[in-house]
Amino acid sequence: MPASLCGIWEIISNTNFEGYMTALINPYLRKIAMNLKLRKIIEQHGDQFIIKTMSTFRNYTIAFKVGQEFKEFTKGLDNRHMKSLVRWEGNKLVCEQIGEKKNRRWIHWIEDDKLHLQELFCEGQVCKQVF
Ligand code: ECB
Repeated sequence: MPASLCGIWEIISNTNFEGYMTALINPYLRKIAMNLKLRKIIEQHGDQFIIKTMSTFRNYTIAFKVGQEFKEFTKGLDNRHMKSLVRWEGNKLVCEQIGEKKNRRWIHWIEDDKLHLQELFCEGQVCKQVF
């Protein structure tokens, strides 16, 4: 277990969230999502993770084991089905999301006591969130 991401994390910056969402959802939903203050709640026991993304509008939870592929359905977000796999790359937790959207992934890491999240997307869109 290279790093602990455990905790309750409040968002402090959100760069190009709109661009990321443009690749995924319609303008109406984007407008709502843009105004949300996101909170991450991460529980980690060895290789087992639960990551909750919380907001006043919707919540989204995933549970997985590092190194074990799982089926992901982004219910209430862009409602797509993927096969996801999370691995440690050094101190970074990297999730590849194989599905309709190419090169979809997210990366979490801790830096200066903050939780970083970089969500990448193939159409040149990179969203960076700090909690
Ligand atoms: C769950 C709170 C956001 C609700 C916004 C509602 C609709 C927007 C639909 C799609 C926009 C795409 C992403 C929303 C942003 C964050 C949600 C989860 C991001 C993510 O991949 O988190 C990972 C890594 O922490 C764990 O699921």
